[in-house]
Amino acid sequence: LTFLVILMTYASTVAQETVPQRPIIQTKYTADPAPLVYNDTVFLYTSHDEDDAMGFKMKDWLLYSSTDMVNWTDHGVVASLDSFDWVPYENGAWAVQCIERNGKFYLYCPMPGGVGIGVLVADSPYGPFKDPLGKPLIKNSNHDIDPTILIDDDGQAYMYWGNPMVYYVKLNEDMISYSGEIMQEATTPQNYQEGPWVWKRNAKYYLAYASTCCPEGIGYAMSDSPNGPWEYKGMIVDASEKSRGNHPGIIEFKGKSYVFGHTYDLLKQRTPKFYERRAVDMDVMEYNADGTIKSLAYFSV
Ligand code: FUB
Repeated sequence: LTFLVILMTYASTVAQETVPQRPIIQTKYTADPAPLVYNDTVFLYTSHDEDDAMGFKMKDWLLYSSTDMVNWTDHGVVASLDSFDWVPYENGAWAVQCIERNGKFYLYCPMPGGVGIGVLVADSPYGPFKDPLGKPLIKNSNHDIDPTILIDDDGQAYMYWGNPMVYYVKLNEDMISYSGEIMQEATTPQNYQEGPWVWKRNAKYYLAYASTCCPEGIGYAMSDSPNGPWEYKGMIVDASEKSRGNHPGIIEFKGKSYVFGHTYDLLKQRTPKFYERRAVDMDVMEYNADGTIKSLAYFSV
């Protein structure tokens, strides 16, 4: 019997070391995952749904980190609406993305309702993040949400954003200004809703996004150019009644690809209703030989 107890304890320890908890963040309600790989670490920036949210109630952004995709360290609030002097609201800290360039970290922060997209800058992924502009970087329309950034191989950076259409613009090398006109994608990719996430792999450009509504899954399109046109390729994560909203974040880390999104699985453990109290989750993502992506039914549990 003693041997059996030791064996079971050992087995459960091994399981805890290798299997992430689901959803991966359990202590706070998190949404809109924006993972950044830097120095062999995944820095996971998220939106933060307040515990008593009955709709969107979001004041700040959170940071988690991991070196093994299993154990996540909570670094707390990394920035908030108070980081911007020009934001008069106490609600509206929507989906960010953080990008590193030349040793500086740029956190692109959208606020809905026509407030715009601001940018914060830090010398470290942990912050402190400061507003260098004192005004929005983008203030184009009421659709200025969900920024995603691509730095192409030639060094040209692009920002894409928008709901229900995709806008994009060329960012300057300082990453806090842009050149040229704000463009709107001529054809919005099939079933595009919101939450674009753009990356490049083997000379192909990928645009993942919250797809179909509602529920939302994660769909994607591909292109030979950062300017499109984008050809719809299918779903990365199918829409599920278990996951009314969604928002992709995609990375390569230590030889594997991962797709992040959010579910309502944490909330449903406590109440049967769908309030905006979401939970970031993720799964391994696999490519086919032709560069298309294998579809998942849901984040694995
Ligand atoms: O979290 C607020 C908004 O909901 C995001 O900006 C959208 O992508 C959706 O997830």
